[in-house]
Amino acid sequence: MREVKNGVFPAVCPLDCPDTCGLLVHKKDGKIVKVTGNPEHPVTRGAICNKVRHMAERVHHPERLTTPMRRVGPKGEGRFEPVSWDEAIAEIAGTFSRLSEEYGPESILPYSFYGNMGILSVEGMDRRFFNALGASRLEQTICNSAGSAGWKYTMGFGGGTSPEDIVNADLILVWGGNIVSTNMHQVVLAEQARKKGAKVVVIDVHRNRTAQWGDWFLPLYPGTDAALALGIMHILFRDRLTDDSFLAAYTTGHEELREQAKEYTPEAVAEITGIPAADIERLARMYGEAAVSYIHIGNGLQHHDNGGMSVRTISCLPALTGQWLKTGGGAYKSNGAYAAMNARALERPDLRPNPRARSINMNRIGEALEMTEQPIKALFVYCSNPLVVAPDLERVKRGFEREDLFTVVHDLFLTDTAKYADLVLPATSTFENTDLYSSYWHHYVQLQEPVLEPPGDCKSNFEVFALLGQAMGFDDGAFRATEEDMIREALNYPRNPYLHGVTLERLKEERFVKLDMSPKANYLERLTTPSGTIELFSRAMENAGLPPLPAYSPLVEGYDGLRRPSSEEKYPLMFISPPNHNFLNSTFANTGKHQALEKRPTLQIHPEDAEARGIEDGDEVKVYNDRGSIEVWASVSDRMLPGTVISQGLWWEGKDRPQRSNVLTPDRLSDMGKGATFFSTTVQVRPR
Ligand SMILES: Nc1nc2c(c(=O)[nH]1)N[C@H]1C(S)=C(S)[C@@H](COP(=O)(O)OP(=O)(O)OC[C@H]3O[C@@H](n4cnc5c(=O)[nH]c(N)nc54)[C@H](O)[C@@H]3O)O[C@H]1N2
Ligand SMILES: Nc1nc2c(c(=O)[nH]1)N[C@H]1C(S)=C(S)[C@@H](COP(=O)(O)OP(=O)(O)OC[C@H]3O[C@@H](n4cnc5c(=O)[nH]c(N)nc54)[C@H](O)[C@@H]3O)O[C@H]1N2
Ligand code: SF4
Ligand SMILES: [Mo]
Repeated sequence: MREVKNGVFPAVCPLDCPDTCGLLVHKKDGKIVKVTGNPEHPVTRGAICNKVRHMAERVHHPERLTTPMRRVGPKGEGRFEPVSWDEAIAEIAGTFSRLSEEYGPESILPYSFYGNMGILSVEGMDRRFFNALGASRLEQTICNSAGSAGWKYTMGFGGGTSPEDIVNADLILVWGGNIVSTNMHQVVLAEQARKKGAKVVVIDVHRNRTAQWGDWFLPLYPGTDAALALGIMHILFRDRLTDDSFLAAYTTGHEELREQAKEYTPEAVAEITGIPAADIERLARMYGEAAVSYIHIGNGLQHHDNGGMSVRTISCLPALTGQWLKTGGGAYKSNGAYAAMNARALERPDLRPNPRARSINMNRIGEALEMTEQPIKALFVYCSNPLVVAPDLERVKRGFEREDLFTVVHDLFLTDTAKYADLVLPATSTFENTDLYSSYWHHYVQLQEPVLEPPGDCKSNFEVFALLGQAMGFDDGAFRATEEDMIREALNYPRNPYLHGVTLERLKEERFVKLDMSPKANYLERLTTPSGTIELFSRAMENAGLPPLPAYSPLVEGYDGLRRPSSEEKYPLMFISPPNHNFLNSTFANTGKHQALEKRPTLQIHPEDAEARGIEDGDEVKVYNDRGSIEVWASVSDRMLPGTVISQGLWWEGKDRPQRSNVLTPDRLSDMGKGATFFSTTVQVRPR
């Protein structure tokens, strides 16, 4: 890139956020002075969140890594000395070759997630490299895999209602999502619907920012959502509020579901969920009578033992009232599948010498690092910060402490994870790269072209893995492809009709290129279940050993559906640790402005629970269970039902105290999709 020092340049937000905003980067003397929204983006329209408005502080942060470094102190201490890229690449290639020979290439494990959503950064040259190497595969299950599985059993295709259509809705249910913080443009669109009279109902375990904005907040006990959805179905069937011609034409199993729902009387559901029976009646009536109803299914309810079934059950609801025939009606869980790109061309699985290589579930990374047979001997971490975000952190930490484990971390900062690395590599920021971005919510594809010189010796993921491929002697053109070559390959995917007509040329010219929604304009043509219908009864689930009909099952720890939290339990409080407003997962937790906005990590605790423990607002408290403990500040409030405590935000290890929520969370897997169960945790709390 020829450096242009001043001006305003288009960019794309790279963060793991559904909105994928169009940005404008304002530069003066070669530095970013301001990041604003690009008003020309058709959905995000120039509005961006506070997090990214302060992005300049992150990009130009004095602590940004600028050179490769080798560890000199003990793992975790964070002492490093600079080395050159040549040395770093040679050391990685040498170690990987030696380990491959001694233990087999599956002793090497990549660990990555979506710290940067760019397809070239996380599903491109990196995958080519690990495929050619024959490394173990990583099951990327930390975010949405439980709910995606539940949705797919029901609907087949991994896409739902188009966001721009929801302005037509007259009822919007936000179910287990904190969209004011996590999907702000959904709120903007919902506001447009609201101006025309739509009501917004929020179903959550605490009165989050979204509940404060909505019209009606229904607090419930964690992990009881499937029971609530079945209670709504019970009433819809009972009061003939269902669209029977739709059920007959487009679904499988509505008679079985009708029988199943009989059990879930309002009284039984009230007992399970903590929502009064009268409110369940009112909610079901609103849902049954709405002309166009839309459900936003958030991530919160699926981070539970029963998360797959919760999402599966809720995703049956729109079919009961025939919503899929209405513009703006239906539900959204993820719209990622509309923008599916040519993964085979990008990732080149054909380069793999061992097509049957094992897979390691990222939610069980702690356990995986304990294996003594076929041990993992090397980790390459990028675009993720497992020592903050992974469940059961003490166990994960023990794994990362292993002296015989060779760990490489590629990041922009010396994260909690990077401190355990043998080699740390400095990453570029998205504004220094070329990359391709689609959204898992709206339908626009965007191109990022470099608008900034990388500081020091930073390299992109693309460059690092191309260098490593060449250093390993992987003699294939795959490692000499340019970014533009790969973008063309990604977009050349005739099997995805929605991607038709999206080209690099158009992206350069038009910036925001909409997927082609015309071939399957009728949503019901998109269903790809075995029966081609919405499967209220699922044979595939039965074959997988799951209940074929929607059902409520209690969490492993905590509420069993009927047992109320009791002081006799060792760990009587459900501990929920969802994202906060000003960080993006653990990103921004190390920048001053974002920290100042969040002030400090807190524990929201109900006055009854606080009083029983002699805790007052602002007190320092210890939150603990058998896995570990954290120390945070109490915020006494009635935002949730008694028995639930909430600590928002994924903070880094504090200077003076441990405060990382995942010390407390379990590495059990969810009922479907091998997903994480962060929120199915119980704890005890006491004054510090
Ligand atoms: N500001 C900000 N935005 C983000 C992120 C961030 O960290 N910060 N992270 C991004 C990522 S990776 C993701 S996956 C999304 C996640 O964003 P969302 O889809 O909004 O999901 P969460 O914020 O995880 O959880 C949403 C809500 O679910 C609630 N919840 C927990 N358990 C239950 C339950 O059993 N039932 C119900 N009904 N509710 C429950 C939580 O209290 C929380 O208020 O946001 C993305 N956007
Ligand atoms: N308790 C609890 N735990 C959770 C959650 C929760 O709600 N509660 N949420 C879960 C969810 S939904 C998710 S998605 C995960 C998210 O977990 P992660 O994907 O690990 O997300 P981040 O913490 O944002 O870490 C991303 C890292 O990537 C780095 N990065 C950014 N861009 C680049 C790049 O171009 N190259 C390289 N090499 N690095 C880059 C960033 O600096 C950052 O350190 O956390 C999960 N963990
Ligand atoms: S984090 Fe989300 S809302 Fe904020 S700028 Fe990025 S895409 Fe937009
Ligand atoms: Mo996520």
